Amino acid sequence: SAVIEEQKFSLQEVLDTFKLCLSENQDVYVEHYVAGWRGLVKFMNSLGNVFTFISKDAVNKIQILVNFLNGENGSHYVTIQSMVKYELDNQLVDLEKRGSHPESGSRTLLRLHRALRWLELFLERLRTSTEDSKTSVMCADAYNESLSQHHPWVIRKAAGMAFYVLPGRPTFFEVMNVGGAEKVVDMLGDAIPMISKVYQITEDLYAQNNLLELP
Ligand code: 1Q0
Repeated sequence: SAVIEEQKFSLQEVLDTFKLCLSENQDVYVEHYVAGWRGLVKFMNSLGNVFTFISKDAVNKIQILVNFLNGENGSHYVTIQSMVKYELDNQLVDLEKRGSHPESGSRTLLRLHRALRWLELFLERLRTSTEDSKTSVMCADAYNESLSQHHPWVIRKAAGMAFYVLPGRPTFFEVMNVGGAEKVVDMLGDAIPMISKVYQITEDLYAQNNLLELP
């Protein structure tokens, strides 16, 4: 029925959201960026309760950005480019240490941006994996190569425990709801370059403005 159809979740749809992120002149729309993350969180929560501790922080950050987007200065938050410019021009970013703007859009998005790199690396491993590959290992390798460098010991430990209870590759593919393994590989081959592009554009923007280490 239609109701069951609606509840069905497909990772394809989520990853497609990232395609909508790029404007004609390569600006990144915050609305779609945030929507992409919402979908990922939903996917993650469907893997089990253990993962809600991880997604909680993402949910928090998504909400901060949505509040800016819906706030009175929302027109400045349409793209990541305009957000960064607006916040820098108006001294709305804590640049050296946390102070009067601990939850700026720029520092909040940077956290999701770093996590997007993990996702990119993880999905690429998943795409090239074989039947006996372990999701926990792929996930941990991707994490150690990226996001972990920004996390203190206690978070790294907790993340490690979450990876340990990650479902296996077959369950993963099933929850993704894309079809057989071949379809998953095709879908990922399609989606990963889009995610990489969004990542790279954001990375360049932050690097140019010296914002990669925002507290
Ligand atoms: C599926 C398994 C997911 C494993 C996710 C790896 C990330 C683990 C680490 C997460 C720890 C989060 C706890 C809080 C961290 C914050 O301290 C940190 C910094 O923020 P702040 O304000 O203290 O400076 N926050 C972050 O680094 C943001 C991290 C957000 C992580 C969100 C991960 C959610 C990802 C979901 C995607 C799941 C999609 C799975 C796979 C799809 C493909 C099949």
